[in-house]
Amino acid sequence: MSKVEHTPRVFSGIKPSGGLTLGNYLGAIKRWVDMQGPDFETTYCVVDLHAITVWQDPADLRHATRETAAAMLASGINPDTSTLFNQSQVPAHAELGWIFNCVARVGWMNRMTQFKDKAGKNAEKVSLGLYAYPSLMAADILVHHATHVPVGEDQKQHVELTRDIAAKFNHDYKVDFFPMTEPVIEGPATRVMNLRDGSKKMSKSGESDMERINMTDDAATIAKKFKKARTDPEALPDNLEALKGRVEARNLVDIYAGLSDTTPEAVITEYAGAGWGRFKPALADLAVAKLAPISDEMSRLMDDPAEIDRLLAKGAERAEAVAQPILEKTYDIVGLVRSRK
Ligand code: AQP
Repeated sequence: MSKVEHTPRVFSGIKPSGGLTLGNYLGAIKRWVDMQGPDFETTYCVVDLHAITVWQDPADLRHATRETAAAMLASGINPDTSTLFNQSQVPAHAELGWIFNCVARVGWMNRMTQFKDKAGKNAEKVSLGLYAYPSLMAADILVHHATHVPVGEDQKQHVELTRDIAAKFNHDYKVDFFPMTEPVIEGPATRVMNLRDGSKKMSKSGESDMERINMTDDAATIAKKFKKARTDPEALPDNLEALKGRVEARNLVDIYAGLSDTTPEAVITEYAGAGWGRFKPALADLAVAKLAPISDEMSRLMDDPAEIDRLLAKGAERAEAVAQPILEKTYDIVGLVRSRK
């Protein structure tokens, strides 16, 4: 088997399952913006088919799909140089997803911690789609032959499963066709935690709005949420080691570092000895300075949904031009007769 060289290509996606959070911004979108440039082809997707693995009101889903695209554009995803589209408009994703359902093993799916977290005690009642979600995610990545996937820490296991699926497919069919995708989990804020409970990650669908910063929150709301964020009575120490076990404090330091493009070490040096009465307002001011221009631009874009749809359609055509030939080659490898080719 000869080794195939794959074009360096980044793929990542975000579910339009509600308003985006600071976790989505720092763990994903901000880093997607940074990866644009000469080193990679970049493809970013609003993964609407993943959103419907849990119930979505149709009108809310339409709104969230356009708003998620608007958030990416407003944050600096350039639709001329990056391919930006919504997943359902490129059917090759779902089609390869089915083939991967036949490659992935039930035992692998049973080990997915995100499914266990999301299904909770209700595993019998959740959708089959929620269970199969990682196999569709593998298809999203591999139908573009993506080599690099920038994600937050919570998605690491799913990218590892993508590698397992690619390896099993290549092995079973004796080909070197799908690349071994690398997860790219970098930066100070790869796992932004819930503001009210530092043991849980910040999520769009978390129960209380006070536990997350939404990308569209106004200045007063951001200040209030950070002010009420759970912490401990201690002041900030002068080194990171001393933050061990203080998960809420560490989370706020990491958020500050992520927003200011610096390291947690630099933040702790700057704020050594500071109490929360000083640190929290500084963090709120920083978050407002970074998020307000983005949310202003999002609302400008949302005033013209037809223009967002036009950009998504253009992106879908570009995505299809990459994905369709890869799907067709997969069909040939598997032995599906393409009688209509
Ligand atoms: N708290 C987080 N910290 C860092 N990164 C995060 N991401 C999500 N939450 C955090 C990253 O954002 C990208 C898109 O995630 P997603 O929307 O597709 O799915 P998710 O990880 O399930 O996000 P949510 O916010 O928790 O959504 P819900 O509540 O609807 O399930 C991914 O790269 C993810 O790592």
